[in-house]
Amino acid sequence: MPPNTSFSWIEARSRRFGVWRYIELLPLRNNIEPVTMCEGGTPLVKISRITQSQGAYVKLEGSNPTGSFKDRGMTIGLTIAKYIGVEGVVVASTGNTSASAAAYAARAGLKCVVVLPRGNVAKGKLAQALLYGAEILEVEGVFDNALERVLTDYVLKQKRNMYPLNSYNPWRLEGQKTIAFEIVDELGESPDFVIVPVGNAGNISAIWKGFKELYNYGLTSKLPRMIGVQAEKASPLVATWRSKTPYLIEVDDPSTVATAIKIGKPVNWLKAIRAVEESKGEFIAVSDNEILRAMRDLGRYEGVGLEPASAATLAGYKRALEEGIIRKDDVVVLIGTGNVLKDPDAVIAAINESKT
Ligand code: AN7
Repeated sequence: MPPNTSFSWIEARSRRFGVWRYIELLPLRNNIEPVTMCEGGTPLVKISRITQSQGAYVKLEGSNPTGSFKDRGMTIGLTIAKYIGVEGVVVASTGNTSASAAAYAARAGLKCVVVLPRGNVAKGKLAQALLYGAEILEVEGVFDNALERVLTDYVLKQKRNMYPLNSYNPWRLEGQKTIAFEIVDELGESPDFVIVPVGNAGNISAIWKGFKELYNYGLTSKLPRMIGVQAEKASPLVATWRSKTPYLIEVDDPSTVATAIKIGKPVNWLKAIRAVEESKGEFIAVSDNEILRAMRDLGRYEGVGLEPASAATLAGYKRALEEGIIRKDDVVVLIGTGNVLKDPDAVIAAINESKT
């Protein structure tokens, strides 16, 4: 028997779409004017051909308005930025955050400054930031250097009234936690495992927060185990997890074909470690070759196009099966964080490589 309450949860949600269907579970007033493009509400599709399992799914976050999960956080972030009346927003990014921030800022009528690591951003993402009219500042080095620049130039010195929207911003994480809500809505309960590609570690923390909230409110009866996947040569969290140090083991010169997660000093490292620890999960490192093979296989055998960072989840799934962490009949959701169209150069190189 369903609980007898005067509040209709279904009805409250049905008036909105995607992320905003869950406003009752977000720390926002009900009547705030959203800056939105109907983000969220992404497909959860089975990938049984490639996995030989009826329990394996991928959540197609590349179906969001700018092609990545970042839109879930940016709709909330830009709604708040507009509400408090700032001049604009500023982000450091490996690409997707900048594309998303630029689009939602354009929609909100706010300025957007993006700080990018020169030569380390996929072409599709750079094109988007340009299209949406962002002011682009390129710095030498990797994402970590770009973030440093945002903190010193814009946040600490307060040069302009620019609101920082990197993933230490709690509003973004609030938006991203709705990935967990949608998975539970779709499956009827939490899966056994959720596999997430980890860069700055905001998303894995946000998704875990979402599941815990549902559990605490009695809206799901169990919690999933969280698996974070990093690229071998950009895997500070795998190193920290394995060594059990009480501090982050930084990677000074991260390197991987998956530029989205080419990050050596993840800001949300402690939250991510806690998410994996609390959920009895695991951190897994995969090689660039495994990532590219997973990307090709998802395309070739499932018709699913994911950018390299996102395809890393399938590589992580395979490793977890081999190591006996996951069993074949477990219900597993891979978070397909970004669309394949983001990084055409990586795809063409990977396909050519496979023919030689
Ligand atoms: C496709 O855009 O950090 O662990 O600046 O674009 O929450 O950082 C992107 C990250 C996974 C990792 N998959 O998420 C940025 C940025 C894709 C991504 C991640 C990113 P976090």
